[in-house]
Amino acid sequence: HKHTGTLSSQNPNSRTIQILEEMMQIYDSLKDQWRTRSYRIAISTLKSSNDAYICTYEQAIALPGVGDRLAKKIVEIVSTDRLQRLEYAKLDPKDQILKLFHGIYGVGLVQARKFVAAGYNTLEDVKKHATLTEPQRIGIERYSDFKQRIPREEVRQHGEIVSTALKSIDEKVQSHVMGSYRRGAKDCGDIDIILTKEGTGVEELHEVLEKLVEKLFEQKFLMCGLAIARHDDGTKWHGASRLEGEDKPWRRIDFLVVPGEEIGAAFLYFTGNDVFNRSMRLLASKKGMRLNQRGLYKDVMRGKNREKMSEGTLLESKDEKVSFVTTSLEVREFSNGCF
Ligand code: DCP
Ligand code: MG
Ligand code: MN
Repeated sequence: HKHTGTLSSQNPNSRTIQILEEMMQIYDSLKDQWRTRSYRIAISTLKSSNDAYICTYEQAIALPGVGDRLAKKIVEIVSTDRLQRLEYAKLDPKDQILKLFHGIYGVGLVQARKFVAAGYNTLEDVKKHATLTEPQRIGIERYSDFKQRIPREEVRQHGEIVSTALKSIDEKVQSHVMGSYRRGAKDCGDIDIILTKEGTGVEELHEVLEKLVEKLFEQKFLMCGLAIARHDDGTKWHGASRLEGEDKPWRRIDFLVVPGEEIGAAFLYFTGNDVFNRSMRLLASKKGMRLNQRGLYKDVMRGKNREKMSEGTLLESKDEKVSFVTTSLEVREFSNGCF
């Protein structure tokens, strides 16, 4: 194989440039002149910085013509090898209505595209004409409630109500508020709560969850259930909760039941965010390891496209910090705000 040595293959930022160029073409086709221009400037800056591999936020923001949003996108590309926004845009360039429909609880991208293709323009259209599941119907009914950000203090209050109810069921079961709340956000999209108990498996905890949900419905704190999924690594429950008062908005609340042995890996996963999790998983795979919701595994064999060929042996699942540090040993710029 002859090495052609083109400029782009020598530039350490060629992958970043390639993805940004695709994104720019989409903005250009949307006649978004302002974004097209700022992408063009950033790309040419990257093309001329031949010897510096730009991989941190600080390096990116220091480049002429690169602002906060673009710097974050560059870090996302470098750490996850993809750009979420681009993948979204590729599905449908005219994505305003698509976004609206994808924002309905329980509606995925495939179904949202079907609604667009059917000619629906508003939530009313979908409600009237589409065949919906019960959770999706609630998702439309409560669309604006669920879209509102939840102030941090209110998330804390929901967490308190859950924790108090839990104590009356089993003193030893613990609840922790996770997701954006644990990352310190001043407002959150939903309320994420882990339920766990030292030395206890999923079966027993599943019963606790059932009792908890029943009790919280009786208290008129839970307003509806939306989904439940049982796995051997834990059970997920989705629903909505509301503080006392008719006029209070419904909030999306997620419970994740986790066996005591896997609490560390579950904490890492449920703290997120999702982009951070993908970065950590990719990094683990590059080190011959594997990271998921249940643990960190070593000696994982992979094929040439990183597909997994053996499960590997469990390295850590109980201690969050150990999982984190082992994975990111050499990559100190990764931080989810907890370490
Ligand atoms: N998560 C993930 N991948 C997904 C969805 C979730 O890794 N596709 C993990 C990381 C998230 C956590 O679960 O941080 C909670 O998911 P949420 O969707 O509730 O996201 P956040 O709590 O991070 O943000 P928001 O404030 O929007 O709820
Ligand atoms: Mg959340
Ligand atoms: Mn959630």
